[in-house]
Amino acid sequence: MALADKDRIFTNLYGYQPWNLAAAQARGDWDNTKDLIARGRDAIIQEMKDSGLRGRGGAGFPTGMKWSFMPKESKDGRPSFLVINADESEPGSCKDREIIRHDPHKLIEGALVAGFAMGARAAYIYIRGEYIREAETLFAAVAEAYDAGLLGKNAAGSGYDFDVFVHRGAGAYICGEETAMIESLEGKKGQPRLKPPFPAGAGLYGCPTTVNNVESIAVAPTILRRGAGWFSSFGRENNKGTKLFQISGHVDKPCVVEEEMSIPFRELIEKHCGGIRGGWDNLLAVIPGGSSVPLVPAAEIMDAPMDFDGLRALGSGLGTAAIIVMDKSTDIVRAISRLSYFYKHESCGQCTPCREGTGWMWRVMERLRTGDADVEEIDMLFNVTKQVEGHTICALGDAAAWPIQGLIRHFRPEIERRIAARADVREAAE
Ligand code: L3W
Ligand code: SF4
Repeated sequence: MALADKDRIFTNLYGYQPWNLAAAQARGDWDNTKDLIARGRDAIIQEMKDSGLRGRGGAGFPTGMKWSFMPKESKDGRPSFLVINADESEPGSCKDREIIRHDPHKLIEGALVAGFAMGARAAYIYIRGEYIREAETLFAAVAEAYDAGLLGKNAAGSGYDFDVFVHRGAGAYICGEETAMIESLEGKKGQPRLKPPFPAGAGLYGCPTTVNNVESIAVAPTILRRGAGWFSSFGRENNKGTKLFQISGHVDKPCVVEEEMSIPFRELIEKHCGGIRGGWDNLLAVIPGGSSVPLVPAAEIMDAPMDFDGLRALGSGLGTAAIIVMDKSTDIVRAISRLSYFYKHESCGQCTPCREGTGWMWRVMERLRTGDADVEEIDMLFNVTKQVEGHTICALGDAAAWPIQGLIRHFRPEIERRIAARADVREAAE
């Protein structure tokens, strides 16, 4: 089940070798890229569809299908664009950072190949503002690619003209939402747009645009070189390929690692993280997909396949595969309350259920944390999360609601215990 070294896409994930162009080429990047492009747009998109790759930014939308939404011909002379989402801000998520630090040429070559396949004139890589060193690496790697004739006019000798621009964000989580990112690139306040229209119809500057995550783009050249059959031989139906997992929290060795999709949770942790701190009996719960998905209690996650369907069956999700492990020393109510504060802080304020609801939910969460609440408020809070979920312009409202729902679903007795304990203290004081 476990992935062999020969099947890893990110062979320099830990930076044991330099990131620069010469070293990247020695690892196989930029190897006859023009031959990949010579296959033609339809053939590239078909190969990506056949590979089963699903978007690695959280939503898991099929990548080849997304590329196929782009127009075949330019309409009204409008260019098309590729936007690469490197605004990695989801708490727990730190994989795109490793790609950019140590393997930036995989991303840049992927941008050219993907951009060609969707008929894009240029790619904009929108990188999180806090990633200062990573942005420096990316700027330098793009400059190297231009100097070597791999970007710009007749990119990589393919006959295709293609530019790559790197744009730094300014510290707003919401700019990771694709339409907020497009607004931000246009120089406006980063606030999500209503969808539809989807970016493929009207995106950057009103032009057809595809927004893809860094990992989705960086794996594309390897998939094309090694073939859809190779990539889809990993994982299981509907959940194919290799995947970067990011494991943080109470494991012996937190890490980012490329593994086979669908690897069982216990195997992933044993093999790469040295187990749970204090042993498996000490595991309390796991947030398996970045802070936006509901937590899963220890007993349910142990043998779960780490993929889109396996985690959805547990009422959670794979998200970006940012796995936050919490042992029994965790104050679970406080942990979720802290996440509620994060979403309140990051709400763009554009729609009422999110702007008001996130603050409201956080305040109630704080009272549940201290026990200064009535038991009835647990159900009331759950009902409020249901009013926010699905009633907002973008997914941030859902992301604020789901962790609280997971907490109440799985840890109601702990919340009730706090309320009862606080009531006892109050009674004794009277
Ligand atoms: C054309 C259609 N395009 C869908 C496209 C759409 C988008 C993609 C997925 O949220 C999730 C969110 C976070 N015609 C289309 C179409 N598309 N139907 O497909 O769309 P969608 O709406 O399902 O998702 P989204 O709005 O992109 C992303 C979750 O990811 N997340 C974490 C995100 C954090 C990071 C990070 O830090 N790097 O990415 C964790 O769970 O909650 O649910 O491109 O345009 N008919
Ligand atoms: Fe802004 Fe929240 Fe509405 Fe998203 S859900 S558009 S973050 S107010």
